[in-house]
Amino acid sequence: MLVKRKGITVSRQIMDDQLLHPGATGELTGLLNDLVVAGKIISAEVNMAGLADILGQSGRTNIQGENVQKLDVFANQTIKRRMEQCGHVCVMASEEDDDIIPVLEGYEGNYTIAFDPLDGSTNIDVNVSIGTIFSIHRRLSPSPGQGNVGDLLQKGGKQVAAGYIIYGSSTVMVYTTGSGVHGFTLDPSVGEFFLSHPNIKIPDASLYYSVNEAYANHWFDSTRRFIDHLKTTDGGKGAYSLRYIGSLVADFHRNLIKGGIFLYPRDKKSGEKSEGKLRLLYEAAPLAMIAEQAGGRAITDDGRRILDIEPTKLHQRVPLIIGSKRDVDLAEKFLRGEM
Ligand code: AFP
Repeated sequence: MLVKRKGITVSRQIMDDQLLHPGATGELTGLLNDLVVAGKIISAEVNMAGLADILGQSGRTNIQGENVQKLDVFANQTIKRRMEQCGHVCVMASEEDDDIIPVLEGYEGNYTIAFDPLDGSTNIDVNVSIGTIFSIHRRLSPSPGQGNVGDLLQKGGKQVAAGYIIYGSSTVMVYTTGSGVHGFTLDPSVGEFFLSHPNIKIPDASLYYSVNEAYANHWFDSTRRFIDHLKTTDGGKGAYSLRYIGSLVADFHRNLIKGGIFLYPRDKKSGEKSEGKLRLLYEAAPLAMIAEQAGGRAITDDGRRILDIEPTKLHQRVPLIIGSKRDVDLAEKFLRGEM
């Protein structure tokens, strides 16, 4: 295992990951490098977001020579354009599109990508962190040629890579190819991501919980008792604090670095038979792979491991409990009625 030094570039790290797999063809490396480019383009646009109204639609064109458009639409198009002609993807799915997205003819590769182009989009106008989440699988259908929906409907445990790019006080890319989790910070002055968080391990337990407490009246009893417990641990002295941003990627990133637990459970309003709000393919599965690679856990509110769930449709939702291992273990006990 190579010793990781802060400051190496993300491209170098991606190459090092490839070296861990002697039979690798370089396709995944090429795909990830193109994703990095998409992240840089979106990051530049996010940084200009506040100026769009000042400069006006006609005052500014983007890198593709088009007028400024809504950021989530821009992010979606940017990723699709990079991926459809990178030569390593056979089919895509985006949280923003109803159906599968084909790649350009002649450019079909051996991987699939599912992505949420701009998670937390309701936070765009108020300078709160937002992010791109991605999930990559190896195709199942025979190569060459276009992939199909079956290539995308694979469980999270089969992901070959997953990650996110968070556009916050700085732009940070966090990803895993199954050999640990690394974080890279974009230096905008040179346009390069440098290793800033080598081999991330999520603290085992924490003092933070993240849940939309406005839904407390609708929570099932088990959720309410768990959150009450966190608030009163040690008679209130060691009690947890609430941190909820409303961008999953930002809440997850904070918990990954500082420790914490994030919950988006089913509730009485959505119903026991519902599946919560968050999407399995674009949000829960990729973040679950990162959480587990960093030593954490990700389960549903009835104790199923997120990475074991076989998707049946592209936009499938799933209740999500994710974060520090001891916190998720504890939540599981409450949800199973053992506490
Ligand atoms: P948007 O992309 O529509 O802002 O949704 C973001 C999100 O899917 C996820 O990032 C948040 O954790 C979650 O929704 C917040 O949902 P609530 O507003 O119901 O708490």
